[in-house]
Amino acid sequence: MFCEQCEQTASGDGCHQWGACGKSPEVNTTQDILVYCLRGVAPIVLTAKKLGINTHDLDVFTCESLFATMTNVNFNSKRFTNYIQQCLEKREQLKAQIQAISPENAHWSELSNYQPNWDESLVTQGQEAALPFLSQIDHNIDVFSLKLTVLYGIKGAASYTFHAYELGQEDDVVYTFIHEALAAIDRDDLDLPDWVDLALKVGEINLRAMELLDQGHTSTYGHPIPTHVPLNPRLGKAILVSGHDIKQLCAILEQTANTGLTVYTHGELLPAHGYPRLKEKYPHFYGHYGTAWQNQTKDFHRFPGAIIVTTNCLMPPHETYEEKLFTVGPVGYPGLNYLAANEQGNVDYSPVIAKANSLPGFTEESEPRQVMVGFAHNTVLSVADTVIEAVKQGKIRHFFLVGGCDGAKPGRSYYTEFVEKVPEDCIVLTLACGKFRFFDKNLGQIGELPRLMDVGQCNDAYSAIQIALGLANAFEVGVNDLPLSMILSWYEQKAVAVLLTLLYLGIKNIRLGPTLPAFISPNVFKLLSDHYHLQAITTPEADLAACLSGA
Ligand code: FS2
Ligand code: SF4
Repeated sequence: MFCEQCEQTASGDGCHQWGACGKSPEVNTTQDILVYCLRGVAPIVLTAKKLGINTHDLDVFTCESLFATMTNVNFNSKRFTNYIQQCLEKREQLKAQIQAISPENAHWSELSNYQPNWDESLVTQGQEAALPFLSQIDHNIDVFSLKLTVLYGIKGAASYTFHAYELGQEDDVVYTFIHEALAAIDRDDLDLPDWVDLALKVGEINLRAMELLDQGHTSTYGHPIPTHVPLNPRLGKAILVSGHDIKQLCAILEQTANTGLTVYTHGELLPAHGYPRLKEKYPHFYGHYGTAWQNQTKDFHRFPGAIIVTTNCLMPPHETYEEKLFTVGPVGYPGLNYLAANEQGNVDYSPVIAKANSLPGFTEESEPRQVMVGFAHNTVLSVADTVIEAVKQGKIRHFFLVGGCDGAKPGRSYYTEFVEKVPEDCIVLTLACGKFRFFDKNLGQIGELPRLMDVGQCNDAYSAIQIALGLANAFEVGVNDLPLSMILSWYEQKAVAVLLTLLYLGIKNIRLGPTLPAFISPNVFKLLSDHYHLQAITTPEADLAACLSGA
C-alpha cells in the first residue's frame, strides 16, 4: 500500500505496510480503486454537464465517497466495494444518457471504461490500478507532489460540500470544479505553474464550499453567540455525539427530546453549543465531554452512555466500548453498529436511544467547569469598533490565530506552549480540534473582550477568514498588514483544503506544523515559501518573537 495523505504518515514519508491510523492495506486499496473510478467518471460528468444533462446524483455521490476516503472516516472495505459498485452503475447510466442524445460525444478513455474483475482480488487489482499513477513520482516529483496536493485538497473540499448539501446549500460551480480537478489528475500536458494554479483553484473553490456550509449552518441554526458550555456532566443517562455534522446532531436532539436523556458533544462538535436555535429548542443539549479525537479511546471507554460518530475522526475502537458505539453517514468500521439513512436521508436513532437507556449514565456529580464558544464572524465583527479602538489605544498589540487539527505526536505541545507564552496584550483566536490543548485555560480579558475566542470547527476557518477580512476592511489595510499571525496545525485533508484557501487569498507568513506534509516536495515547499513566506514552526519563543516583530 501507499498512502501519505495525513500528518501521521509512517516515518514521515508514507504508510506502506499498514496505516498509522489503523487503515489496512485492503481498505487502502479499495479506497484507491474508488478514487480511480471517480477519476474515470469525472470526464463523463463534465461532458454530461456541457450537454445539459442533470448530474446532481453523481455530484453528491462523488463528494460523499471522497469524504469516506479521508483519514479516520471509514475502515470498512465492504463499504468501499459498495461505493465502487454504485459508482460504476451510475457511470454507465450517465454514459447511456449521453449516448442517447449525443453519440458523437460518447467516446471514453480506458480509465472511464474501467471495470474491475469481481471474481478476483480487489487488492491486487487496486495495486495494479495505482501503479501508473505512483510511477509518476520518478518522472517529476514536483508535479506528483502537486497532484497529491490537489487530490487531498479536493477531498477536504468535498467533505465540506457534502455537509453543505445536507443543509440544502449547493453551487454547481463547486461540483464542476471537483470533477475538473479529478479529471486533471490524469493529464500529462500540464506543467508545474499549471499545477500550482490548480492547487490555488482548489483553495478558491474550498472557500466557496466553506461559505455554503456557513450559510447552511447560520440560516438553519442562527449565527453563533457567546455561550458557556459545561464540561462537568449532569446526573442521568446520556448520549455523546462526535464528529462535525451539526445536522445529524440536530436530528439526534429532535429524536431524544423529552426522553430524559442528556446529549453531550465530543471533539469538533463543541462549537455547536453556540448555535442559538439548538440551545433554545433543546434543553437536554447540555455540555461537552472529553477532548480531541486522539484521546477518544480513553473518553469513549469512560463515557457511561451511547456514542455516535458522525464524521472523522474515528479511531479503531477498543472492545471496551465498541458495543455502545454507532456510526452514520460516510463513517464506518467493520463490525460497528452502522445507522443507514432512509431514502429521504433521515436516520432513525432509536437503537442509540435504547443503548443509552440500557447504560448507567452519570451517577456522580463533579466540580463545575465550563468553556466559552460562539466567537464566529458575526459576533466578532459586531464588536469591530471596540476592537479597533483597543488596538488604537495600544490595549491590543497583536492577534494570533492558533488553530487546526490535533493529533497524538508530542510536537503538538508547541501549540499549548505558544498560547501560554502569548503576551497579555494579545488576543488568541482559535478553531478546530487543536484548541483542546488549551481550550479550558483562563486567559482573562482585555476590556470586554476575552483573550481566548473559539471561532468554531475546522470548517469555520471561513469565519476566521471573514474576521480577518472584516478587520482589514475596518482598519483600511490589507490582511497581511494587520497585526495578525496564523499559527496552524494540520492533520488531515480538510486542513490541506483550508491551507490552500489561505494561500489563494494571498495570506502570507503562515506558520505550519507540527511537521510539513510528506506529499509536499522540497521544491514545491520552496516555491510556497518564496511566494507566501509559508514557514514551518520552530520554537514557540522564536516564532512568537518573529510574529510580534512583524515577520
Ligand atoms: Fe480535528 Fe479530525 Fe476538524 Fe480534522 S476532529 S483532525 O478531522 O477536521 O480538525
Ligand atoms: Fe497513513 Fe494517514 Fe494514510 Fe492512514 S491516512 S494510511 S495514517 S498516511
